[in-house]
Amino acid sequence: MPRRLFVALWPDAKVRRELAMLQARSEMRAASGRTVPAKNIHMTLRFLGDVDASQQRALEARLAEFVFEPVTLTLDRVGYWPRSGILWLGLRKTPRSFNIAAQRLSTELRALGFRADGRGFKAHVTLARDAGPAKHFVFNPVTWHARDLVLAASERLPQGARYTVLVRSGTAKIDCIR
Ligand code: 3AM
Repeated sequence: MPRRLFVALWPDAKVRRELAMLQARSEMRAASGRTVPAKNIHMTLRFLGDVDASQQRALEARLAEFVFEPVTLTLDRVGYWPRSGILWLGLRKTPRSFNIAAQRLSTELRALGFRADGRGFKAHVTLARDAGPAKHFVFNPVTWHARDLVLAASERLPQGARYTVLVRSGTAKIDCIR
């Protein structure tokens, strides 16, 4: 059975807590919608769609070897996409090294036959879906020392999405160090 896969940055517990605190702000709650559960929060780098078992193995092997240099992301901007009803948190300034890493990832994925959809990459963390726009409010930016790039599987269950991390980047075993 093919699985729905995506590549994402996975926050640590501290960042998850801070993001959940932001979601709990009255200005955010007033935008209603379905709040993304804290355990599900992530930054998607690439949605891959349905992937069969052999493609999944190839992706896991590539991702395990992919070296993602940790990057500090300052999440300081709340935004809203009216067409999709997505309330998100993003960055006023995306570090150059992060854009370069995203491009490198894209090259790796292309080599495996996964092409970008052409819409371009907009770094964001979805905080709520089916939402309205949030009123302007002042908040402390969330500083995220991102280091976990993962391949994850998404399942749509009656109770909501369930995400499973399949592999983290840079975890390929080195059998022999000379
Ligand atoms: O991380 P965000 O919320 O931006 O919306 C889905 C989520 O994105 C997106 O993949 C991420 C992990 O589920 N997604 C789901 N279906 C999609 C599709 N058909 C999609 N993105 C593009 N096309």
